[in-house]
Amino acid sequence: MEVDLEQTLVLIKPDGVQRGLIGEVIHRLENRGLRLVGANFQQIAKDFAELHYAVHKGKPFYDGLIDYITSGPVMAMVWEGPNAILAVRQTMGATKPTEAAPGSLRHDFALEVGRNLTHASDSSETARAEIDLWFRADDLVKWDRDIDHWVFEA
Ligand code: D4T
Repeated sequence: MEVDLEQTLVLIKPDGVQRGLIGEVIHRLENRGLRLVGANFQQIAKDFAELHYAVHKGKPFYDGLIDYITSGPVMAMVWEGPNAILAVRQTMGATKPTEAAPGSLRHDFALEVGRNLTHASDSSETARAEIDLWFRADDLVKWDRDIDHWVFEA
């Protein structure tokens, strides 16, 4: 039977890359049962960052946010699974690390909102738009994982 799967964009931001946390983030998402379908390691230019963060333009933290996301390489990924958007945001924890649930990545590894390690899409509309911004459709891999029926119910 076809399972209704969501896709979501995950970024490991420059602090996560510099601190050697790429493996930790991927490990947590794999442990959760999510399936990786795309990955791209790159350092983005300012104009691309402005497209990604267009919704925050004009906010007091906007300039710092653009400097931060362009300050070093980022690991961009697409993860897939039932309720993937919510599941990934739970695994990351609240945007402000001091409000993140114990056990979440931001709780366990971060202190400040301006160094909160990761980005994850927050709705199906933004997930679609963000995946389309960061990836070409044919860079996403459609595959069946052998353990899928032990993780996905239907
Ligand atoms: P990202 O986009 O990084 O996953 O964060 P969230 O989706 O969890 O949160 P957001 O869109 O509200 O914020 C985007 C980005 O801006 C930074 N930020 C946010 C900041 O530096 N100061 C702030 O006061 C806020 C609200 C952190 C994440």
